[in-house]
Amino acid sequence: MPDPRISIFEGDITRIKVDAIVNAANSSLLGGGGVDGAIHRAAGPQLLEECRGLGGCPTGEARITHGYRLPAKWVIHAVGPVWRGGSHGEEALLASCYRRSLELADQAHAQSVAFPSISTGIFGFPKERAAVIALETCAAFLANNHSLEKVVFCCFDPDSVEAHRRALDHLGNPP
Ligand code: AR6
Repeated sequence: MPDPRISIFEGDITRIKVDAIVNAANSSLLGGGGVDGAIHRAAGPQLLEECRGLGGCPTGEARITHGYRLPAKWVIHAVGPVWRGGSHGEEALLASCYRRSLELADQAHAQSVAFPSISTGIFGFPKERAAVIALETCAAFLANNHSLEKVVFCCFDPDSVEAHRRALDHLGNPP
């Protein structure tokens, strides 16, 4: 039985009313394209100002800021790995992004969190594999956490929705 706190949503993460949204950032934390660009546009210039003060973030790690004009109170900026064929620790780094983001959300007393599909756009991580890592890492975290009430996987395209649905259905079962 999948954790009932986990759900999948298709749409724009900047519109979701949760306590914290996760950004798929790069290590400069100074904005970019994809979901990062959309989040900065929706949050307004104060977000970039706060990010400038953070001094960047290593791959596999995350940093938290305010959400400014977003419906979300917090933005958690996670730096996913660039896909380089899979033998450069990409899977462990992606899992670490999800785990660190959830830890920061929990420390901020956020009760609801939404994730985009980190690294699967410009950074080129294969969508199916990324969805399995995302779901497994979050389910393992939630098994030991009773403060977070809701984790939403916000998918931007139908392929991503399907990949997350399959991964959710297979949680805990070998392929
Ligand atoms: N809401 C939800 N998901 C979205 C949205 C949105 N508004 N827009 C795009 N996605 P990407 P990455 C999906 O490329 O691969 C930036 O330049 C998108 O379809 O945003 O981690 C950063 O600054 C894909 O499934 O992030 C970094 O330099 C997923 O979000 C670099 O891109 C992630 O795609 C990070 O690359």
